[in-house]
Amino acid sequence: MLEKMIEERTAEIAVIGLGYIGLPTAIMFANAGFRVIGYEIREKVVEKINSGKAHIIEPEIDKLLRKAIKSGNLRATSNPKEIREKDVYIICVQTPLKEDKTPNLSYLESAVETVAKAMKKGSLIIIESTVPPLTTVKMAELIEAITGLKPGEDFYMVHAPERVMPGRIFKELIYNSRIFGGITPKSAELAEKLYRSFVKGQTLKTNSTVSEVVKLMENTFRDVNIALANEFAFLAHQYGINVFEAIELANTHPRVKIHVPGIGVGGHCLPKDPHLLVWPAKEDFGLIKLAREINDSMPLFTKDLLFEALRTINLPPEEAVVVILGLAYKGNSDDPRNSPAFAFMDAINEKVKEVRTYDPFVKGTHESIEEAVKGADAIVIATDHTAFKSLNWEELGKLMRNRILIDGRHTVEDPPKGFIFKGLGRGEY
Ligand code: SAJ
Repeated sequence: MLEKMIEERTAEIAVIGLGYIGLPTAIMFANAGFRVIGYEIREKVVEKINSGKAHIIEPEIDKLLRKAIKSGNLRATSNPKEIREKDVYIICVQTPLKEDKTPNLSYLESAVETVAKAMKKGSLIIIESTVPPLTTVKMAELIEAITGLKPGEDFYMVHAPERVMPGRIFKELIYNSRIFGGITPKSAELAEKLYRSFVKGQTLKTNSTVSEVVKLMENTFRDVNIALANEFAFLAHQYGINVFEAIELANTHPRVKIHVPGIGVGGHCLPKDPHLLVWPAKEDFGLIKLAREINDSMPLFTKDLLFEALRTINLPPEEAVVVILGLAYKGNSDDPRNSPAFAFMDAINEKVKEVRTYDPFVKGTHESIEEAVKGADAIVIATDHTAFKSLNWEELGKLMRNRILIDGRHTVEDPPKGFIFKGLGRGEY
């Protein structure tokens, strides 16, 4: 029954949460021919989407959204009545951490409750959110408790982790391989068939706990490798060498792929997922924990570079005006979540005279870079936006009181003339 409706693309889909993952996913299914209703509690976001405009910055999204809306296959709503009795529910809500670094699953639980009250017998429930191991099974039990429907018999459930990189979401939604972790093999088969409506990458099936762990392993692998690269940066300062030159040379080795050191690891995933991975586990996992600590220490290391530079011009920090270039967690993104720029700002806030910010993608910063650096003493690059790679330092320098440049994102290859330059990982300066 559901299998046939998926083949004929007549299955009706509800996507719960229209953020960086939910909206692109809803668009893909709508443009693949399915009727999709996007459920989002933020009414302003719903209005904007139904007018054919996305509330997030992502290449191609506005064009593909307009196509989906125009086709009549996609509509957004905040009214839970409009998602009743759908064949498929895809949950794409955030799973942040609490202050104590334990998972906050309240968004997920309320999404699952909303689905349980709306679903029908035979529905397929797919969780795309990144969750601690064993969560999907627990959510199936929650649905059974609310509906009395038996998991795997009366409804299907799958964990299908999103794996896309902001900035190339639509390409990766099509060409990345996808993993479908079912609470039953049948559940995984149905989800695989559904996503093959637009996924051209490999599709792989397993059980829900394996797919939960796989997702967390992927981001933990990256976080640990970034921590190693950051430790190499510390060493480079001790040996007076350029770590980026050394990494480039080391990466010519067939089995070496060193990541990029920098001011820190931000975003909604890497700073959080290692904690989700080890949370249900009984004992401590030293390497994973240490890597988090090293990456969380990078904004402080960058502060030390700044204070070192201020000392060279005998300017007490409390008299210094500092400009942070970039608040987004990574280049050409508008997403400031867990950005290391904020940890850096917290580290200097009480210690310097004034902190100013400029980011062409993030609202609430100075209108222009010229306005931000006027009369300032130091500039700290915190985000590798492409726009920061071709700045006219000579002109900017003329506006400043002192000319200190701290590069926390290896954005400036050759230090600009007349500036005191310190680059994270650039031990030769
Ligand atoms: N970063 C470094 N050095 C590096 C790579 C990244 O300092 O070598 C920093 C970035 O500047 C940023 C943070 O790490 O602050 C995370 O950026 P990212 O580009 O590594 O990752 P995200 O968060 O944009 O996307 C990751 C991806 N995971 C992997 O590549 C394993 C993406 O595929 C996931 O789908 C995404 O997390 C997610 O949503 O889980």
